[in-house]
Parts: sequence; C-alpha cells; structure tokens
Amino acid sequence: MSNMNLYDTIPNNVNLSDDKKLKRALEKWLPDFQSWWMDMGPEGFQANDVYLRTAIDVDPKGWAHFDHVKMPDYRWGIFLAAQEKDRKIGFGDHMGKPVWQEVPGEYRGMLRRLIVTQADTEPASVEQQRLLGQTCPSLYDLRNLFQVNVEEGRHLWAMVYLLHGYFGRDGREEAEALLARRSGNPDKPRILGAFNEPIEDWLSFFMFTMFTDRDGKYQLLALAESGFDPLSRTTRFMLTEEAHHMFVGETGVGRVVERTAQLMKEGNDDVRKAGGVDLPLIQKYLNLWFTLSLDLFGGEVSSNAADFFASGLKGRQKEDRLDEHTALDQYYNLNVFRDGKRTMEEVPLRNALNEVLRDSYVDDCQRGVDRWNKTLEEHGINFELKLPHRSFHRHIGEFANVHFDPEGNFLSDEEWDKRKDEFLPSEEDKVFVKSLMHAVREPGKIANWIAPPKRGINGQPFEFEYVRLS
Ligand code: BYC
Ligand code: FE
Ligand code: FE
Repeated sequence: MSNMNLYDTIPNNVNLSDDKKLKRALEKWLPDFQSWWMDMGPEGFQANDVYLRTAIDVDPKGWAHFDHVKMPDYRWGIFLAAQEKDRKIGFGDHMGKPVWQEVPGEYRGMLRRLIVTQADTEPASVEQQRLLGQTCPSLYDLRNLFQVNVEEGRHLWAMVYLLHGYFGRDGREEAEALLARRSGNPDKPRILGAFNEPIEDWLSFFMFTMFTDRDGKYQLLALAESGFDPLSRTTRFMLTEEAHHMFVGETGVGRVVERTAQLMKEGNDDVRKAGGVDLPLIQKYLNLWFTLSLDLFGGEVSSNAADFFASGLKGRQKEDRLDEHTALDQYYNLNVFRDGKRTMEEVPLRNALNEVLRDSYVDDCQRGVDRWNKTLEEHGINFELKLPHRSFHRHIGEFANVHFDPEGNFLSDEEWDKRKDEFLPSEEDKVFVKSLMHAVREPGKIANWIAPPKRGINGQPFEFEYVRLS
C-alpha cells in the first residue's frame, strides 16, 4: 500500500519504520549522502531559499508540493508507485509468472549491475552540473537547475533503497561506492561515458537535459517493465519527475534558438558579435550531446541486452502495447559496420534490443528538434537543425573507433582530424560559449543569449524570486 510517511527522518512510502534493520542501514548512509551533497552538489547557494518541488505523494493527480527550501533541507525520500495487484512478468522467458518481490537468486548479479548502473548516473549528473549556478542566465533557470539536481539526488535514494533493502551487504557496499566515484575522475570515474563529460556552460546543460536525461526516460521505461517489482515501482515514479528535466532541456535549447532568431531578425549578420549563439554552433552542441547520449543505449548487437530481456529484468518500453512478448524467432534490421562499410544487417531481435530502444529515443528527440525548427520557421529563418546520423561520433558499439560525418559518410582518420571542428564544438567555440556565461541574478532579468520562458514555474510569473539570494 502507498503509505506516505513524510515526517520520518527519511520520508518514504515503504513503511520503513517497520523494518528496523533497513532503517538503520539507510540512516547510516544518510550522513554520507549529505556530506557528498555538500562536497559535490551545487557549489554555493546551499544556504539560500530555493523554490523547489518536493514529492509528497505518488498519485499522478497531486504528488508535488512547491515551497522555498534550502537545498540541504530538501526532503529526499523513497517513493514507489502503488503496487499493482497480481502483476505478472510481461515478457521474456518467465512471461506470465508472478512478478518477483524478492531478488531472483539466479539473476542477482545481473540485477544488481543494472541497478548500480542506473544509480551511478544520478549523482554523476549532479557532479557534472555543480558549477553552473555561478553563471545562471536568470533566477528562473537557476531554480530549474537546482530542481533537477535535488531530484537526481532523490533518484539516487530510489536506487540505494533497492540496494540496501534487497541485496544485503554487497548492496550496502555498492551504495557506498556510489558516493565514492566521481564524474570525470580518471582514477574513479562514473560508469557510463556521457557521465564523465564536463558540463561547463548552460548550452551544454540544456543539451544534456534534452538528450541525456531523455536516455534516462527510455532506460526507466524499460526498467519500469521489470519483473522485479520493486524496481518497476520505483522507476515508474521516477518517470513522473523525469518529465520536468526534459522540459528544462527542450525549452532551454528552444529559448536559445528563439533568441538567436530574434538577433538575426534584428539584422545582426554576426550573431556572436551580438552576444548570441549562432545556429551552426547550436548544431555542434546538439551533435555532441546527442551522440554521447546514443552511446548510453549500449552496443547495437548485445548479448547483455538479450540476457536482461530473457530473464525478465529489463523489457522494451511499453511492452503492453506490443503484440508479442518473447522476442523469439524474430529479427531486426540495423546499421552495422562490416568490411570497412556501413551496411544493414538482420539480427535476432533479442540481441537488437538496445537498438530497438534507441530507435524510440531517436524518434522522441526528433520531435523536440522539429519544435525548435518550427521556431526558426516562424521567424522566417532558413536553417534546419538536424540530428546527426547514428554512426557519427560514436564510442560504443558498431561505430566506435571509425569515423563518419553527420550525414553518415565514412571518413578516414586523417579526414576526421582535419574536419572534426566542423561538426563538434572546437576549443574556440567552447571558449566563446563560456564567454557568454555571466550570472544574471535579478528577478525578471535574463541574459542576452537566451529568451525568457513563456511562463514561470507552478503558475508563478517569470519575475518571481525563484531563488532568494539575500
Ligand atoms: N559507457 O552489451 P553492451 C539517467 C559497456 S540515464 C561506458 O553493448 P549493455 C540519467 C557495458 O556496460 C539512464 N560503457 O551494452 C540521465 C558492457 O560492459 P562489459 C541510465 C558502456 O550492457 C541524466 C560493454 O560496454 N540507466 O538515468 O547492453 C541525468 C558492452 O555493452 C556504455 C541505465 O543505463 C557506455 N555508454 O547496455 C541523470 C539503465 N554502454 O559487460 C540520470 C541500466 C555500454 O563488457 N543500464 N557499456 O563490462 C543498462 O541497461 C545497460 O547497462 C546499458 C548498457 C544500456 C547502459
Ligand atoms: Fe534521474
Ligand atoms: Fe533526470
């Protein structure tokens, strides 16, 4: 049952007070989390009141409460979506059997690894974004950054609950390790590639929340199908929070596009000179973060993906909308690299499931890009932002270690070295974007390189004091 205990040391709806041992273990992890937050969370602003949304229920009709709170006092909690009665495993080799309420012994290692990989991304993103508060384009944006940060912190809690609650000692060790790895640190990096990349400017932040948080959406959708019921329930609730992160990204980039369009229409031939981000530069940042995020889906052909599916631990997004749930005796056509050429190949469906999920992701990204292009069209500007071909700039899977241009044409190593600055942000580009990043902290004011939002948060106006600085 969904029993909200909002006033416990650790807010939860899992009746934590009935499980003394688990409660003690989590209360022991709490101060370590708090000290990680103070060390690696947003730099500065920890004593300021921020207008934040806090989860207080899991009911889709009203789960959030908005108020000014100091980030260290944020009520990070453990909230699982309501348990579905008689839920059955919906796919794979155990299809039709009751879902697991405890860890299935034969899959323990695989399941722990999935949970740890998911968990690791959450604190990683907070670390990547920790300096951005210093250069916020507005108080509205500053608040959105911190909202994303505290919720990624909560997502870490969601996963640590599973590790502590269902994996005993090695789960507790993994939970400690989650606070010990550091984004970008060569000696103790985060697990997945994109989560070790620096995010040092707000254009990167918006691209990250557009493209990388959207990988989060698709991975969470796949985990929400899991036959391990606690994982399914916790990821289902995480998805409700996730929507805001992608909103921040899509509208963030959209507002940059809009401002650039305005500057162009005002007759500025050189958008950079006018203090904006020119469209080709936006395209380069898009190219970078989209492809880093494509890598997060894993290899095109993956026996891991087949095993996750067969075991019932990780499904496809929205399995229930599909007609067939074993994925046996079926094949999938996908892009591969064979004998020095990009070509299509038919692969047993179970081995292609990373690509199947990536396909839905690409379609979803395209819808966002279409909306940005609509803005350009409305301003009468003849320029189209494009998602690069999926072979471009990849580090995982079929196209790792070979080079393609954004249209998918093969490039030799020399050509790539010569031309990569045409496709991806060069050092000079990065220096330029950073040169635009000056903090604007007066309510109602906004930096020159981005348009204000259409509306504020929770019905508040843009001028609202989203972060109290005094
Ligand atoms: N970087 O069979 P393969 C989010 C490794 S984001 C580094 O092709 P598999 C969030 C792989 O581990 C969502 N290594 O891939 C967003 C394997 O290693 P081993 C995060 C990588 O295993 C924003 C080898 O390469 N959630 O929530 O099918 C802010 C061959 O792998 C990468 C999840 O990822 C990479 N990109 O798929 C905050 C869900 N890709 O076995 C939060 C859980 C692959 O050779 N994770 N490798 O040692 C998974 O489902 C899978 O682990 C993956 C990889 C889809 C990530
Ligand atoms: Fe998250
Ligand atoms: Fe997120």
